[in-house]
Amino acid sequence: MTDFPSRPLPFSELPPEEMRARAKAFFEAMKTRRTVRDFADRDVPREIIENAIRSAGTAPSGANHQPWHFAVIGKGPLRARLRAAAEAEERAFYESKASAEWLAALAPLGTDAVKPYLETAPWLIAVFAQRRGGARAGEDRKNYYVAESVGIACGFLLAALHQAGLATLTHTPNPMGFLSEICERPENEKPYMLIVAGYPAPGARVPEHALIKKPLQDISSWL
Ligand code: IYR
Repeated sequence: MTDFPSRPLPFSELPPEEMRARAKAFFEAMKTRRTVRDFADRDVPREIIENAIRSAGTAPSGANHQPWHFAVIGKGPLRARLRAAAEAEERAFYESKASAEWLAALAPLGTDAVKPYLETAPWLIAVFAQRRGGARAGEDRKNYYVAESVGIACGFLLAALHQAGLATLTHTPNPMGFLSEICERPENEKPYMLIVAGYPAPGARVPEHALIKKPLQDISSWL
């Protein structure tokens, strides 16, 4: 290895029983996460979102360049514009762009082009992937494994929001160019995903289809 600055890893080993308990407890917590499409018009303190984004920012990334930007859109005048733009893309999707096969796959979720939560939910987080950047703000180097890095960060973000007691939704209208415009993000950044966070509306329901989770034996092989 070439010479590079390093320091001892802070690591406190847990007793095996505690490891087992924590792994189980995390699974028990995560399996209660549901994608929600019906949000209450209730405030959520900004600090909760800030800390969830801090958690997302700890994700591993190519060359530790952290190629992500989280544009947080609270309640305000941008919402009506954003909803109108997203619904226009969704109408094009549902009315003509989507194949019959795709629409059939979506049918058990009951989704359509109408997205009221884009106005009612207290927080929208538009996630952008940066083609160039660096480990420190202001750097302009090539980024690596951008989609993988941003995907992991979104996973951390969803887990953190769930852990904080919030309902979430991943929304990916296609194309998402309107997000760059509305959030005034530079050319270098590609809109990646819109994450909706808040309380579920009273009486919110989830599709039975979403409750199907493949068991361990169907998602793993042990060699
Ligand atoms: N973006 C659309 C369609 C949609 C596509 C998939 I794949 C989903 O898992 C859910 C929705 C929408 O948000 O309605």
